[in-house]
Amino acid sequence: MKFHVLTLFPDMVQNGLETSITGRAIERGTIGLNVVNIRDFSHDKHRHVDDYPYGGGAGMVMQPDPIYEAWTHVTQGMDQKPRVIYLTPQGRVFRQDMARDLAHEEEIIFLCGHYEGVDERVLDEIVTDQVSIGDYVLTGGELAAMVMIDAIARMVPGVLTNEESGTYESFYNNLLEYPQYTRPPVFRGREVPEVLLSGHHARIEEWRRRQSLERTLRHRPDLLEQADLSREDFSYLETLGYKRDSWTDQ
Ligand code: 6GU
Repeated sequence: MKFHVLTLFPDMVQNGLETSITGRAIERGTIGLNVVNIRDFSHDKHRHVDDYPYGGGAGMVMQPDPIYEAWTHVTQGMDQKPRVIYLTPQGRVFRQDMARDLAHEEEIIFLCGHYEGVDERVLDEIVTDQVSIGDYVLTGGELAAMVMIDAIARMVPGVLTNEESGTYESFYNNLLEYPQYTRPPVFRGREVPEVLLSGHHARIEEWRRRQSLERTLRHRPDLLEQADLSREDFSYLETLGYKRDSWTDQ
């Protein structure tokens, strides 16, 4: 999987993604990262890439030509044009299932906007997907692109080790993760739940499942609608006051 990022802040993206697990994957060549500075494609002697908005109003707008040329630089010679994801609060909200799907692409181009926005014509010309990472406003698309790349990269085979592998974790099957503990057995008077020290594997699994169900019910009840739940799961949730919908009746 190769990620291309078109941005005015290449160091931010490069430094962020070269850290930790994504950094290790880049080093090993499991994923590729190509960060392109849109400013390198300015025609202006002062390297400007933005101008005042037609029709007036506050702020500046990124001009179409430098972005188009940065995109051309990345895609020339490719026989299949990759998807181009524009990061914007107006896009479709990013979720785990999107990360899973995007991990199958061979290459993806991310376009990070800044200032008050990007000239609509270059978006119409090159962008295939508009994505938001949540209902809040960022100063630019860089952090959003980094969030997406991190979430996508960890779904690419070989990026996580077996130990790190994400089979049992939040959103696998739409349940939140159960709590984890390590040494010491007592921290500031708080003991590790006794069942985890018991060595009784089946009881531990049951305790963890119940913790996941309880957390999901308390913090993200919306996720339970999509979760794959057994008869035992429903029975336990009912003891916590959960009422299943009639269509999930089995
Ligand atoms: Cl994708 N971009 C920006 N600029 N702000 C955001 C966002 C994206 N998602 C949430 N807020």
